[in-house]
Amino acid sequence: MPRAVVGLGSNLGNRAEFLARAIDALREFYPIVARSSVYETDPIGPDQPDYLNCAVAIETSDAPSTILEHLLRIEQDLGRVRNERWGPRTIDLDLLWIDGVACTEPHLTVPHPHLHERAFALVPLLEVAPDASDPVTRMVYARLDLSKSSLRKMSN
Ligand code: A4P
Ligand code: MG
Repeated sequence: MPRAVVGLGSNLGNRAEFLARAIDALREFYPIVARSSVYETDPIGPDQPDYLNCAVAIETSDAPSTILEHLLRIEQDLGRVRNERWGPRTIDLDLLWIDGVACTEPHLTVPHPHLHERAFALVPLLEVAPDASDPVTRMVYARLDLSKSSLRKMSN
């Protein structure tokens, strides 16, 4: 069964609880085969509170757009309100990567367009999918050497 990795982020309210509730909700749709550590991370974007970030690997042969629909639904159910781009949020679910799949649709780009430049996404991804590579270039993400100074490990 193909593997996919979902990145989770929260920087409002009880952040750890939002991550836990989102993972529980995701489990209703897909088997979760690996779960990363939780990291506290410096915010990228406008001035806002620090994030908690983590990632989970799921197994699915669903179309990327179907996976995204489930993620958006879970965000809604957890009460996310969208306002400014890159602004603070109770829960953000990003479809970071799907094994062997490249997707550029108007509302969905996989791998996530910022994956290779964001330690808060890449470090958790590599914990749950150490051999992950770019579907087009086959470049192994573990070779990217991003600074991890903006990440503080909170729990395993
Ligand atoms: N979309 C396209 N591709 C994807 C994908 N691979 N996964 C579309 C998920 N969504 C994807 O997202 C807007 C739309 O992006 C979705 O409806 C979907 O159709 P959004 O979550 O409403 O908007 P956003 O998150 O504000 O914008 P964007 O550009 O997606 O931001 P990111 O990349 O999600 O970044 N700093 C730290 N430390 N940790 C964080 O987690 N997150 C963000 C948001 C900013 N700074 C952060 C963090
Ligand atoms: Mg997002």
